[in-house]
Amino acid sequence: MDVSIRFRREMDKGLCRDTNPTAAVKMLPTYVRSTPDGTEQGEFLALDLGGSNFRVLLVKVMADGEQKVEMENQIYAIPEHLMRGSGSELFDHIADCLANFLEKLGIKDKKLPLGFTFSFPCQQTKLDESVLVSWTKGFKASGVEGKDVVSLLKKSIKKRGVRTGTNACYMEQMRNLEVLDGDEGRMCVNTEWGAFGDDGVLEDLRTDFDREIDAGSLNPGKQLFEKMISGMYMGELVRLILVRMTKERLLFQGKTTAELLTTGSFNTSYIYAIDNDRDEEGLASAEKVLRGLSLDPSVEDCIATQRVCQIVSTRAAHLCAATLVAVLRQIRDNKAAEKLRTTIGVDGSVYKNHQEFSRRLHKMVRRLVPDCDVRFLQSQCGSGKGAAMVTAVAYRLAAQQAERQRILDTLRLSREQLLDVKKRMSEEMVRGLSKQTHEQTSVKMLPTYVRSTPDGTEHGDFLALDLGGSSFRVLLVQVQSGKRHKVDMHHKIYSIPQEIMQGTGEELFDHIVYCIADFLEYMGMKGTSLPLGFTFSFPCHQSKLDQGILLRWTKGFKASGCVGQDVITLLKAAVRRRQDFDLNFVAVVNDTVGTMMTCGYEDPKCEVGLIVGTGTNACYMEEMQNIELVEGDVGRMCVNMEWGAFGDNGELDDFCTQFDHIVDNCSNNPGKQRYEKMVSGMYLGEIVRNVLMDFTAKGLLFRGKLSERLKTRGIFETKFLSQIERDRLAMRQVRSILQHLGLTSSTCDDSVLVKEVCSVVARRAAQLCGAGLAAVVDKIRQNRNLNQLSITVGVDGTLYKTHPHFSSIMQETLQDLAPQCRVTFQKSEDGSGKGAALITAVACRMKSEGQH
Ligand code: 0WK
Ligand code: BGC
Repeated sequence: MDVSIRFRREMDKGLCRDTNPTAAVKMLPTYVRSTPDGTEQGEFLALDLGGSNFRVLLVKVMADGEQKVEMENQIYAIPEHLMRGSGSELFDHIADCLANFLEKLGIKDKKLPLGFTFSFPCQQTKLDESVLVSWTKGFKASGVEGKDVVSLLKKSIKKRGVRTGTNACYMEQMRNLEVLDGDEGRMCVNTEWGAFGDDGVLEDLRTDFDREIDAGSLNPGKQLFEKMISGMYMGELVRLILVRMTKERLLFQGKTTAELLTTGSFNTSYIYAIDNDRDEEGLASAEKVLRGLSLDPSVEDCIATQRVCQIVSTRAAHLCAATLVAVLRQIRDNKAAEKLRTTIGVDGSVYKNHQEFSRRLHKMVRRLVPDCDVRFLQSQCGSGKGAAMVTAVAYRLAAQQAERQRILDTLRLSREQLLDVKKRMSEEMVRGLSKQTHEQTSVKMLPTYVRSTPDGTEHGDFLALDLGGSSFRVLLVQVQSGKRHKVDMHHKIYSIPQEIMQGTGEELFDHIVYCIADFLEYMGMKGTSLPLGFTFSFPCHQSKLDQGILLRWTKGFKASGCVGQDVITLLKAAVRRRQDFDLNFVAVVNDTVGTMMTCGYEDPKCEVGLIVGTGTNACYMEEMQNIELVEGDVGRMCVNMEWGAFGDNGELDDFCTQFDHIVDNCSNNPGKQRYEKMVSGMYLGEIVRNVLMDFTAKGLLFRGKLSERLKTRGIFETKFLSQIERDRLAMRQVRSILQHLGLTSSTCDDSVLVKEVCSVVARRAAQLCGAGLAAVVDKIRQNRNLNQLSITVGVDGTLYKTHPHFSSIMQETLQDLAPQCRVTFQKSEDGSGKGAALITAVACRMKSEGQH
């Protein structure tokens, strides 16, 4: 347990950017970001150098769902002189072996992708570039350390025309890999745990025998952990112990032999034979081995030798278990999982040929982490197949990434395209203001009859209704005049059930009046008749402040018998039907106008109102001379743009993607509100869901397995976009959202992709909104013949307020497309109900002053 904890500390040192350079356990990023998902296919060559054999392989991967892999391979020797000769000789030899293999298989002319298993510590900067840090395991070829082994191999292959250590790798969370940029997804980390202890953390456990082995090795002071547990050294450990015991007359009557005194004479494979669960057989092997060393062992000598083998092998297995457990704990903590269920792929001659070693390793791992369900899977085909699979995965990832980016690129807008959106919005604004083209235009530029802003003399109690956003509010707004004019508000939120939104107009307005009655009751104001301001957030044609003819429903509302009607009349009729109280209807305003007024009360420079919520829209103070639908040329009037309908005449068709068309066709107002359907909260989740479905159908996501829940319209709520992009822990957040959507077997890569889709969709929405706003503020600047305009925009809406990046991307786009306008954004904290009450207060003040 203590060794395991020490190793976990070393792992953290290796992962941490500051301590990595001095860490003994290097935790090397491998740029392997994914594991096979069964769709890989193709023929791959593989070289496997660094184990006890050098192998060249041809690996055929079939994507027939059975994950079948066919392999042909050839083992080649790496003579000692090449292991210790010059690097170019070594790589030339590897290239010769490869050529020989291709020759044998008659595939010399085929250009196949190659995966290279190079089992030495390497610093990687990308999947196909790997710089050798230091040789281990008896290799010491010159001119290779510090070089990229792939380039050396390429050079040799161009010119022309693969002993046993220990190590482990695992899939680490990118956010823990401080030496690399990027927080998302996972990457395989090559721990190079052979070097554990090189910084002295195992000194109290190392024995003189370990120190003797190290002193006699090719790389003293290096790979100290490897020298305590791996096959290259276990035999030598046993030999040194036998020599010491012999010299202390504990064995072989104190008589050593030249063979026994020869380094490397006690092969690690002897341990496999001596230390096995059939003691008799083991003792016989011990005798045979000792006689092989010209010793004349007694039975006791054989028993002692067997015991020494058991102890050396047990220590190796247990130390290996300790470090393995540290890795398992790291993975479990990364997953924040109670119980970790995982499989460990194992290879290497010690594990394969020494049953007692693997038995002891499994047993100790299960003792150290009883709460982990660990399966050991022995690799049958060597890591050459693994290298081929890594290559196959890299190819699959590259192909899939290309296809994903091709699709996502349709949702990415260039600066030129955004400038074009701004220009088209400006043209539609002018057409909307013009009597001639108003009827045809998509952006209706509706006069609101709000001409002045509060001057601080307003006072009194006002009732306000706020309908059209994600919630319906009834408010009592108390306005106090004078220097420190202030507004107190009480409000209650009510829901508008779907069946009321899509029922009859009578039901809807009766429900509104029911809520007003409940509010007056709640406020103890039953029977009070207060001036009322009605924020009605839908496109209305107004010819005066207290009249609003509904042009069409938006945002999921579809109550019958309302379109073409004056909503104030409909409300009055409902109040009459209830015969419970009376109201003094003074104003009906759009939520953008209410928001502008609410913010304008604090900041007189606020002359634009913006909503980015369930729907989207903007209003601003336009010059009367430009509003041809209203008499008069003096002063300004607030215009409700109803920009949500921008694009309804095809102005945005060349920016619309297949996903936008699907969302529009499935909406309850196809062909309408096209701009809104690319920008606002009611639709972004649906766009994302359709992209995810398309990716899944193409096998680019969720392994092509679509969940029933993901097929459900509206299931991917827009709030998920904000949550997913919110913070560093997004991956775990994404995971829980995907689980909620029935995608329980989604992978980390799936989470990364879902997050990317969310950010692309949200980014486009914010940019489109910024382009629209750039058209508005630049129009105001041109209206006033200003070179520089400084103005405030009052903004409200759940998407703008809750999405972590929407506002900043929108402001960046606005700044870029309207550089002569310095725009300040003021979030409306009190909603547009306050604004409606203020407009009512102004109207009442003007009426009392006899102004009309
Ligand atoms: C709060 C305003 C309301 C407006 C809403 C829009 O008081 O008038 O309709 O913001 O945001 P949503 O609720 O649609 O996200
Ligand atoms: C409506 C606008 C409203 C906007 C924001 C749009 O769907 O047409 O009137 O201002 O949503 O709520």
